[in-house]
Amino acid sequence: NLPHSELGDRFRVYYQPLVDLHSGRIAGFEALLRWQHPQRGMVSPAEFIPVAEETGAIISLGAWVLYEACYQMRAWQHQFPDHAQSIISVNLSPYQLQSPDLKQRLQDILTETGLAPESLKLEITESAVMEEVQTTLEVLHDLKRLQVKLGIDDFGTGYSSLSYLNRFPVNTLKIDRSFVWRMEDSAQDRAIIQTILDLAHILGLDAIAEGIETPEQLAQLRDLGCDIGQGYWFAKPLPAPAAAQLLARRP
Ligand code: G
Ligand code: G
Ligand code: NA
Ligand code: MN
Repeated sequence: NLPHSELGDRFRVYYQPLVDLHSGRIAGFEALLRWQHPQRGMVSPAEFIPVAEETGAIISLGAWVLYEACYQMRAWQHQFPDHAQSIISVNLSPYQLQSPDLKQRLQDILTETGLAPESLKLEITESAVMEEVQTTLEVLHDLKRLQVKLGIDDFGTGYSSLSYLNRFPVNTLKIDRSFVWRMEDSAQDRAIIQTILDLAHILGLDAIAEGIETPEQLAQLRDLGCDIGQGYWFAKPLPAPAAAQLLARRP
C-alpha cells in the first residue's frame, strides 16, 4: 500500500458542482478521482478502479480520496462563509463498504479534517446496495450513526426492490445519466424520471439528476421538480483551484 504522500503525487481529486435547482446555488461538489499517468495523461477511474478493487488497493486509495475531499471541503467552508453549508459527495466502492474498519476510518478522517459529518455524503451505486441487502443495510445504519449523509448513485439501472428502498437510511437518489440524456426525445424516459422523482419525494428523499448537458434538459428537470442538478451544462469536474473560483463567484 502506498503511503498518502505518494498517492498525492499520482492521483488528483476533481470536483464537479451540485447545483440546487430551486435556488440556483451551488449545494456542494462530487469528488471524482483522476490518475495522472506520466505517459497517458489523465486516466479515468472507470479504467483503474476495477484494478484497484481486484488488488485491494481500493482501500487505501479510497481512504486517501475521502481525506482529500473532506479536507478540501472544510477549507472551502472556512474560506467562503456563504458556502459553510456546502456538502462533499464521495463515491464508495462496494469493497470499501465491506471493509470492517470503514466506520473507524471515516470517524478519524472527520476528526482530523474537522469537517462536520453532515457535510459529507457517501455515494453508493444502486447495484452495490442491492447486493447482500441484509449486510448492506446493517453497514449503512451503522454509518448513519456517524451522521454522515448517504446517497444511492446510478439509480434506475440496478434492480432495486421498492420494499427494500424504504428501509435504506439514505438521503438522496441520483437518477442515472442515461435517462437524462434521452429525456428530450423520449416520453418514456421522461416518465421514468418523473416516477423516480415522485418515489424519492414520497420517501422523503432529495433527487439529483446527473449528466445534464443542455438547457432543455435542465428546464425539463426543473419543471418535473428535480432538486439538484449536476452535469457539463453547469461545469465539468474541475481541479480544486477552478472549483474554488466558482465558489468565489457564485453565492
Ligand atoms: O469521473 P468519471 O466519469 O471518469 O468517473 C468514472 C466512474 O468512476 C464513475 O462511475 C465514478 O462514480 C467512479 N469514481 C470516480 N471517483 C471515484 C472514487 O473516488 N471512488 C470510487 N470508488 N469510484 C469513483
Ligand atoms: O458513476 P458516477 O455517477 O459517479 O459518474 C460520474 C461521472 O460522470 C464522472 O466521471 C463525470 O466525469 C461524469 N459526468 C458528469 N457530468 C457529465 C455530463 O454532463 N456528461 C457526461 N458525459 N459525463 C458526465
Ligand atoms: Na457518483
Ligand atoms: Mn452516477
